[in-house]
Amino acid sequence: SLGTGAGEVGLSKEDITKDFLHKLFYHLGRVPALTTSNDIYTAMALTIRDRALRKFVRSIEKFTQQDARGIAYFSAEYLPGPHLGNNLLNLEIVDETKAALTELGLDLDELLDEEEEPGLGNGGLGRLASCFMDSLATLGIPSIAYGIRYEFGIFKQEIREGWQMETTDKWLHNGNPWEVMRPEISYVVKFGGRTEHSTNGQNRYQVDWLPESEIKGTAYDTPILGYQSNGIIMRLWKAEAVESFDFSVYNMGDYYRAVEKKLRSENITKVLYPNDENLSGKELRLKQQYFFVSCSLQDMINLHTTQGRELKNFHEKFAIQLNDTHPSIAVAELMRLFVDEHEMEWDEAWDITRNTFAYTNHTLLPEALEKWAVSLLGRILPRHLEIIYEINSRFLEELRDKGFSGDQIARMSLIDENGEPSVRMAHLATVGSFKVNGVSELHSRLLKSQVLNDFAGLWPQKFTNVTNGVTHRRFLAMSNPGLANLISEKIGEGWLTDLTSFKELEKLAENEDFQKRWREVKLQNKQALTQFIKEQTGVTVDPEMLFDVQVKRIHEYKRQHLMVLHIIDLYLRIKDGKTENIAASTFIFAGKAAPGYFLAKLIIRLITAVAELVNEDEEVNRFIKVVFLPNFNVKQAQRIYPAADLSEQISMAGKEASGTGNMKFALNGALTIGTLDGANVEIREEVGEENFFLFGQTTEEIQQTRNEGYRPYQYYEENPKLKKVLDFLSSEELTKGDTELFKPLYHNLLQQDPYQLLKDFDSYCSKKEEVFKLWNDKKEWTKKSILNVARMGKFSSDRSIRDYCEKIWNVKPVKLKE
Ligand code: 26Y
Repeated sequence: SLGTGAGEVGLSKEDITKDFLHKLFYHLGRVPALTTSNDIYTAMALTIRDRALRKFVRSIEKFTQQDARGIAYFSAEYLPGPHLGNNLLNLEIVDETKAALTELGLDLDELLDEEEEPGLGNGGLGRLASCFMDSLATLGIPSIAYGIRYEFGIFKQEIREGWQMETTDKWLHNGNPWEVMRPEISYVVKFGGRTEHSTNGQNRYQVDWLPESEIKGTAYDTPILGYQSNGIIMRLWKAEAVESFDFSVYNMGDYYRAVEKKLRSENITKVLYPNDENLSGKELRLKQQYFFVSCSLQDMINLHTTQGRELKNFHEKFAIQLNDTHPSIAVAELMRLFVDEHEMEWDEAWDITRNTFAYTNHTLLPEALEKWAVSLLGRILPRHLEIIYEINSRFLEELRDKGFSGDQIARMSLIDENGEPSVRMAHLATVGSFKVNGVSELHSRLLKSQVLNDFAGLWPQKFTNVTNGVTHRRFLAMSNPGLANLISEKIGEGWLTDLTSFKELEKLAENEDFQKRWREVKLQNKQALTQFIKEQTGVTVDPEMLFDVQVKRIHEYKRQHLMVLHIIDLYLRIKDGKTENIAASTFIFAGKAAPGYFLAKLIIRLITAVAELVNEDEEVNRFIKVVFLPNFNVKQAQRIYPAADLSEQISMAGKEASGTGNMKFALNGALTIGTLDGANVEIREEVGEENFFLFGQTTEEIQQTRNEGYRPYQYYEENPKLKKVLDFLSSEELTKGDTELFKPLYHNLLQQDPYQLLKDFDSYCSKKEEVFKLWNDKKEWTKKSILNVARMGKFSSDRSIRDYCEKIWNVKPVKLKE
């Protein structure tokens, strides 16, 4: 049991039962006979949170007291997923908790179902941050995850008449048992106003920022446990009004104005922007970014100096990892804190700053590269604009000294002078960091040859790669217990902390008994998903069919519509009676579209239209079914990956920086059909090309096609099958008479086809034929499935974090056991 000095929080079944009843009665004021399912969930969550707190309560102290460098992860997004199940796994008390509940006549699975997850992110980038927290905690690396406590997370998606509808995500409506509010940990953040330059008494050049408004940020801490290890803290900031004179008794007459001001302040952390890969340049978003970055840096300086340390050692005690450019205003803010507030000389401050930050790039898409209009930035953060100009003028001077051309200098400048002048945040992050990394081998290579090409020439040593990974504890051990147990039975449990030990499964790949049990587990998982699909959509599917799945944000570059074109082709073939080479398949889609992204929403509408047509046609639905599962999130993802046979990773080569769903599917035994994009390349390398369905052009071929003057219309004209499929988009049959419905997609594909679907269509379809053929050979399929899992060792986020430690942070993982 874990002694606390404040009473015991034991891990036995009896301890859990006792505490659970205690929470129910004293915390919630309920007796067991009169409870809602949410009461029961909350009481258990509080019981487990106490045990989690026990593990992490000293980690902040340890963080600052230890001599090694600590890591601060700065991310505007996190997607932790449900906490309860994961914490039970990490505390190794799943069985005890289940038994405690059973004795009380309660069911653990029902409780797990009750939890509403914090949707504090859009997709891959936010989920990656949370996988990294899991691995940092498990590896025992002193670290803090800083971010924003959005009151409303990513919207909830409903499907009405086939269209996506968004509703607000009130994830806090039942309270949040996992967090601890820290009213004593709060900082003031300034906005707007002007600066005043002067020379002070000691003849020091001094800049004062006279803001227009001030807002207070308060810390909310959530323990993130590691497996068999202590935890780390996710510290999220909530915005509140400062207790200024507005609220004093002297100003009673203006009470309403003061309250209004308070409400306006709290706006800053109200809602997550639901756009990914497409910036909107919204003022509030800039405020969010600056707000959380300023609170976090002030907190770190406070932690550092209250330990009696000097700021000149800041970079030795901390590395800050910037999760994309969203927190990159931190470079200017740390300079401001050092120079203006702590009276450090510019050169020294710059030296420390550049040795503190490291920057991870997650995208090459031009529309996702953050830029802030100089006019906006100067209005909200006048001092930061001055600092950015100063950094830039020194940087450009350096380039001139080194003989860079005028063109190059204009390209590299932190300020983009084409059109409305704006600050290029990727350049600020690159100049202000000691390392810059991409998220897969291919992406890191393209980063150096495209977006940051000039910088890679200037500082080759600064650039590196860390291929993404996923936590196999959440995405296999927790969400696929059937497969996890089968594997543990054969190779023991060492894999929980060392995924490379899966290699030992290779020798079982052709073992018929093992194969049989492997298939049984998959079938059970598919049965569970079948039931979920029925509940969520009303559609009945057959778990014996091939489950062919694409789940991720809806984007043209990810090419969900390429999969749809193939489904339409199958439909037309079946209607033609040509069913011989088709393996009975259920096509499953899920994912959210940004609310303002018209074509993405139309792709969803297309999927639901095809689903309706196919599922209701008796002639067709014996061969294929189509499902769109609404409201994809971490919790739903955990049900889907274990049940997938085929994983669709079909983005246009060069566009998907890494992908992480690709890893989660393969880890759960799905085979992949995919392009040579992102981490697919490395997955294929690891699992073996014979165990991966590759199709489509390479990045270089895509480039070449474009250079040669790609004319999608030509493919339409020359390929009768493709023509039939595309024309079907405006058929009465599909559109129920509204033949204009999909015209925007149709025209987009025929006129521009920016992601070259038509060019890759044939290659994709013929690969599908191979998939169908292999599906009929159960043994071969199962063998490949086992080999995929056996060779996933590289894609644990534990490996990613070890890479960050070695290649970037220069720290050694040391697991501190209690
Ligand atoms: C600027 C703003 C609109 C914005 C907000 C969110 C831009 C981008 C994003 C999110 C990007 C994202 O999720 N990127 C994904 O990161 C994953 C983790 O590295 C990659 O696996 C994936 O390929 C990439 O699309």
